[in-house]
Order: sequence, then C-alpha cells, then structure tokens
Amino acid sequence: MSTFNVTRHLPADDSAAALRHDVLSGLTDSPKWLPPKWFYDARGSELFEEITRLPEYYPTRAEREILAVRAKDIAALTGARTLVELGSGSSEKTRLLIDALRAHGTLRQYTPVDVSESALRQAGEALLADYPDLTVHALAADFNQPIGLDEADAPVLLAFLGGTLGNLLPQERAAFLPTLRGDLRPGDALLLGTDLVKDEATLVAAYDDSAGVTAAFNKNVLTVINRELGADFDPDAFDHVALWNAEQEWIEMRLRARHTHTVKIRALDLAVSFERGEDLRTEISAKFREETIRAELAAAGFTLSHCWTDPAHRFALSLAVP
Ligand code: AVJ
Repeated sequence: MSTFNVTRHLPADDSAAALRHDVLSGLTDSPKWLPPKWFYDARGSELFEEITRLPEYYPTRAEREILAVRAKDIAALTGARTLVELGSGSSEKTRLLIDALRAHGTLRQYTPVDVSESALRQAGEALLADYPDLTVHALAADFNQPIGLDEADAPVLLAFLGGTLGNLLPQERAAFLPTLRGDLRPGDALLLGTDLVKDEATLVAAYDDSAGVTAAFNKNVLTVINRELGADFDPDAFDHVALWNAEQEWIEMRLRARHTHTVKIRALDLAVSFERGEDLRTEISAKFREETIRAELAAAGFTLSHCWTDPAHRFALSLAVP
C-alpha cells in the first residue's frame, strides 16, 4: 500500500506574512535585496526545472553523475530507513538514492521538504506511481523550519542536494548547519551537495544562459510580488545580471533598473524608488572548496566521512555524520 500526503508546515497566511516581512526588509534596505525562496511559485519551479536542462547549467548534471556512481555506496554506508530531503523540488535526482536504498532493502519512508507545494504534488504523484510500497510524506515548508525527525524511523539520511546550501550567506550557514546537526542522532547521516569554485566564465554562463531562461526565472520574483502583494513591478524595467564575486566566492543574481522609476506595493502601503542602474540582489549562490566544506561541517559538529566529485571536479557530494 502506498501513501502520499502533503502537510503544510505553516498556514497559508504565515507564508503571506513572511513574504510581506521579507519584501519590506529587503526593499527598504540599501543595497536592496530579496531572499531567493520567493522565486518558487508554480511558474518559478517550472522555470527552475528548465534551467536544470540548459547546456550552460552544469550543477544538476554533475551532481547526477556523482549520484549515479555513488548511490550504492551511500545506501550501504547509511542503511537509511527514512530519507528526508530539504529543497526537494522535482525529486528527480533523488530517484537514484531511492532506487539504491530500496535495492539495499532498508528504505521505508521518503519525506521531501520544499517551499513549492506544486513541485511537491507533482513529484509525490510520480513517485507513488513508481514506488508502490514507499510512504511519501511531503512537507510544504522552507528548509529553515524545524522538521521534527523525532518520530522518524532510524537511521535517517538527511539529503540537502543541488547546491542549495550556497543560497545562504556564510553567517546563515553557520546558524543553519548546527540546527541540522541537532536534528540527527548517532547512526543518522547528512548528504550535502555543493557546487565548487571554478573558472569565472563557466560560472557566469551557468547563471546567464543564452536562451534567457535564468533571466525569466530571476524576473519571476517580481511577478510573485505583484500577484501576492498587489505591486506594480514592470519586469521589463529591469535587466538580469549575473556576476562572480571573487572575494566571497559566490555568484550574485541581480535585477538592474533600466531607468529611474517608483514601484508601489499596495499590501505594504509602500513606494520603492529605483535609480537608473540600481541593483536589487535576488540570490547569492556560493561555490565551495573541499577544505571549506569540511571546516563548515566540523564547526557545526559534523564529521565529513566522504567527499566525492564528478570526474570534471565541478560539483561535490559529501557524506557527513553527527
Ligand atoms: C536552487 C541552489 C540549485 O543556486 O544554482 C539556478 C538556483 N539560481 N539558477 C543555484 C538557481 C539560478 C540554484 N539552486
């Protein structure tokens, strides 16, 4: 018997309140910024899936290459009965892990956690069709929310793939990783995917593709704010910008105002002015080195047990234990 359900971790109005709070904080700050999690409405999640298939966007393919080679080892090393995945999106690459853990004979439950309920429903339905006796308990929540693993059947494998950790600032990672550590018991494990530092041209192309899909994804956050908060952003009034910050070793996505103008946000009773050429930072995507992965995990109380890369050393998949 297969089961699938989606639990909303926060009632709908709390997420609306969180959006109002983030938009107010970010758009009244200088320089202006927005947190990347608001990209992912149904349209944004579709655009992200399209990004993962672009020739320039290598991280998804590189991580899948590693999983294809290592999933069997990961299953044997962890013997996980419960797989929890933060920022699961389409759960597409996760199938490699699910297959290996099923073949190993241990996996009973999969808990995908994502801000996009539409992505969770699509992924959940597809998984049910393909894994008839897997329990899928999806959680619509942002990965900063406590997930409550107390009831979970141990051992738990907590997967945080795709390089999403890189969307947090260093100080946010330093707070977030110890909470993950606190969720895990002896015998559990963390599987962490991180993109690696590489040449600037490859990195910038991955976030500024020639088909303009990433530009549309970036501007989608303005459409979300227009719809949810009654704002009047004109997406055509902004240019998509992707730049490599060599000092911080992260990619920044920005929206650059093409001309001086004012945007009204009705739900906040707020008018926001943009100078011509002014940037709104919408995302950072930090790139890592093996030493910094090990150090950040150690500072959070994890021991790195394995760190695998694809043959071209573009991406790393780390297995760490509490
Ligand atoms: C969601 C973290 C995998 O930072 O690479 C893709 C999101 N942003 N293109 C990343 C993203 C622009 C992505 N992750």
